[in-house]
Amino acid sequence: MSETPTLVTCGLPYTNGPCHIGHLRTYIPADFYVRYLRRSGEQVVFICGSDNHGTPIVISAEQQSITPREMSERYHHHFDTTFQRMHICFDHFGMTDNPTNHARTRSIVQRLIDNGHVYAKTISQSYCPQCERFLPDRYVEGVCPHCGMMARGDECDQGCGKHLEPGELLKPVCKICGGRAEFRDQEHFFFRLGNFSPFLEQYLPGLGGTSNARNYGLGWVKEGLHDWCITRTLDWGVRFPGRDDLVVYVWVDAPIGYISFTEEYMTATGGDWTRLWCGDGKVIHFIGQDIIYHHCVFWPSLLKGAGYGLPDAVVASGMVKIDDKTFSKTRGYVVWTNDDYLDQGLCPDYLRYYLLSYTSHTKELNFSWKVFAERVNNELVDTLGNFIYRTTHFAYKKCGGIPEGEADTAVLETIAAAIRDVDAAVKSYEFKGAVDAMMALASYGNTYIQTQAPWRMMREDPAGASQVIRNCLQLVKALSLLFEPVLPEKAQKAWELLGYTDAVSDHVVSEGLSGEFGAGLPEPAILFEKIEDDRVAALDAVLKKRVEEAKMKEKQLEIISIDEFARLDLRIARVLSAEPVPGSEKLLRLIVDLGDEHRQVVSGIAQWYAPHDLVGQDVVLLANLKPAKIFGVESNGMILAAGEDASLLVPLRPVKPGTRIK
Ligand code: B3M
Ligand code: ZN
Repeated sequence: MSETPTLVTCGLPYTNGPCHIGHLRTYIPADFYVRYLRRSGEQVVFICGSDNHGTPIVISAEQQSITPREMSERYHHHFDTTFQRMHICFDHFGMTDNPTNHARTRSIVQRLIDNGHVYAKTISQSYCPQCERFLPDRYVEGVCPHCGMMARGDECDQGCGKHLEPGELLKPVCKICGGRAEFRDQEHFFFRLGNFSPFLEQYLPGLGGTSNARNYGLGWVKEGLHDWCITRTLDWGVRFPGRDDLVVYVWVDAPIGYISFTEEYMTATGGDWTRLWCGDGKVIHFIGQDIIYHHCVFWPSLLKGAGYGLPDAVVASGMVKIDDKTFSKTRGYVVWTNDDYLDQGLCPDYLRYYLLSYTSHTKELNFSWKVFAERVNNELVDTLGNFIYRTTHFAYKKCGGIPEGEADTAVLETIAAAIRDVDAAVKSYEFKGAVDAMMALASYGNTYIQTQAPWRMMREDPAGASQVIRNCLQLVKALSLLFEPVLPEKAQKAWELLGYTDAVSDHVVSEGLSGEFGAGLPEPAILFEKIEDDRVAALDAVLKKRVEEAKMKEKQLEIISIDEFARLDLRIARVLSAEPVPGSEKLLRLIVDLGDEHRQVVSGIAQWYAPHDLVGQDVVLLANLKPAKIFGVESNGMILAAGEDASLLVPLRPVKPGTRIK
């Protein structure tokens, strides 16, 4: 490579769960963009990799009794193959836990220290006395100090979305044991992000990419920046230089992965990575809108502080909704790339088309199977597919191949205009606009062949009919080249229908104007297949079922009305007698006083209470529970207790037995 290539990167997926449609919303447009630049003759390096560090991965690995490394390798492989199946083709897909990234991260952090951008500070941090460990990031949950919503250690994920520094969370609770956490002092290291405000104010207005990235970035700088704690008390991660008990925060070594992966790729292919990161290279990051802060505030400051080059553009995609509901794995509003799509035999190009053309890149995308099918059927099948089929079929059957001569000027001008429209749209990151301009050209072709009706001209004006088909074949050629970034698989097939035997991706879009064709036409074939209604219903049913199952799981947490609560007859009951149930180690038979009646109740508390300790004790009884026989003994109610060791609920001040609880 002689000229310095453009570097395009994609946000790195965490290796703790499978690929879903939310991921694709960023990766497909990035892949489209890269393919488009290549179809325009530009040199591009396309880099991504998996993000292996951070607490979510450690927690998931612990839950599955595997090491974080094993967990990472598993999902790394998963993402790598899933992306390939979706025709998202990175030049290199690295891992942040690999040695190159450890080394690059330590070197960059050391430079930050040397350049005076890092300082040590003792902070009070969440600590779980039961588990005897500090609780970084997602190991702890509590109340957001800014908005009062439930939040996790590093981010208010359900409320205001703010980044939280260690120790900021209120009422912390340990995620591992559920116990109340406390605060303990510990020395940590901070990056002087606050000092970078003047730099960011000058850098961000000139940052390329989408305006949401630029504007959010600037907004945060105006609000005032806090220094960032860049160390964590964890075993898993990149060791902080000089401190074996600390690793760097995952958001330090994750973006540095962009550099390390470039380094790995360029070194392997005999290139020079420093031209991209420390020279005249152009770097473009594709990310989801939720990580703009990290890419437009933190990352450029880190690069600046360590003396590296700065990104030229940040392209941030809007979020995905499913059936008009906020995307949520726990609530079942998710579409899994493999299980729900590829493994159902659906064509990757269809989803690529839908995600790219549904809405503007920065807007929210509301996924629905119904609309997906409509777009595929009306646009890919009825417009593009129909035009290609009619053209190639007619040429093959009636013209015996590609008619001699050149396409008409008017047709060539229409193609040239479409190429310009597409180019302008892509350059301003309006991918929907670009795909719409391509489809408009297909539509033009369809109308053209329909109104010219070469099948009618054939008898009286065979030369005229041939010219119409020649024009249509030119359009098909241009469409194959233009659509390649959207539909790599189908565009290749269309290309082959024109008699070419090489890869369409070896050509540039401007060849859509040239009159050269392949040797002869092969037998025509149908490129796109309709998605039938029963198919849509089946796909929808999977989603509905998942949402229902998630609801069932959450059922006990559902909000209830005061009337529903009033259906529980809860009363204070005084224990009159207690004795073991013969044959059971866990059960006690209690007789309790309810004021105007005595009741027999069987309770599973024998492990924690001796019968004589209970006599005379006031407890809480659910009095209108359906009677049941337990170990052959009738039980008329249930004594309430809390927690693993069945701590009995008791009234704080004396009340008469039988008193209703409300
Ligand atoms: N691993 C995933 C996310 O927060 C995170 C991206 C890292 S990009 C350097 O979307
Ligand atoms: Zn704990």
